[in-house]
Amino acid sequence: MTALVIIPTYNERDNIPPLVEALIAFEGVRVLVVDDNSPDGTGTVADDLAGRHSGRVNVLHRTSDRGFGRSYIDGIRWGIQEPVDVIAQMDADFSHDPARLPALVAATANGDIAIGSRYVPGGGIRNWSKRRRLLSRFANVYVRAITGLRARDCTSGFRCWRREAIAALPLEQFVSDGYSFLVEMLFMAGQQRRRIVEVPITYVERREGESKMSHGVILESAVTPWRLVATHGRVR
Ligand SMILES: Nc1nc2c(ncn2[C@@H]2O[C@H](COP(=O)(O)OP(=O)(O)OP(=O)(O)O)[C@@H](O)[C@H]2O)c(=O)[nH]1
Ligand SMILES: [Mg+2]
Repeated sequence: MTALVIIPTYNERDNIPPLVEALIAFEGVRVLVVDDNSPDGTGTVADDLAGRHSGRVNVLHRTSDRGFGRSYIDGIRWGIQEPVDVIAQMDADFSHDPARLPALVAATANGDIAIGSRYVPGGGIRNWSKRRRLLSRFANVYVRAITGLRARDCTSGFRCWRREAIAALPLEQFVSDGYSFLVEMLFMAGQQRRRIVEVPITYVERREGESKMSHGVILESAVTPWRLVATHGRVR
């Protein structure tokens, strides 16, 4: 099996070298860093990794319209041109343990999408505040109730897709850009009747750098499920 891991970055210069090294230590794993012209120089750090690990590490440098979802769209368009079996997505900040990647890749034998899930037996969250835990729990109940999606962790950003499943997403129709981009991806896959499986992960609060959670992001997350259902109907 060959896998491409897409990692969007914004100010992750201290995280990206150890993360990329941990990922490419697995056979058949390649990495695409999608950097949004990070002021801290993450792009240059990533270029250096790409130079040292030619063929295993690539970098996309974005210069306009910074955004999490936009970065994934560019990364996915790049990735589906590559000869890999599966495409994974994860955060750069070690909240997603690279050691769980093989389990996610392996789980695509049983589904089109494997979600690294905090809310299945064996999964969990380490060192999050009570408030943040409640927000995440509520977000999942909310998304499931409105959209009809059945996955326990619809907002997880650690996932692995069979290439044909991610390639079939209508990315040109996507609207959201914050974390609800992740919900939009899963929702469209659900509409396309993709099989979704979940693999337990322990989510860990970021090691280095700063959070980018904002009120705008939370508002978008509240509106997105309603917008998706109004446009496409519930997932059945
Ligand atoms: N390319 C790109 N990457 C982004 C952008 N915003 C966030 N990211 C990356 O997306 C991933 C998730 O973002 P985080 O800031 O960790 O979001 P979070 O986990 O909800 O918040 P934290 O509490 O800070 O960890 C990380 O790898 C970020 O570097 C952006 O505008 N562009
Ligand atoms: Mg994070």
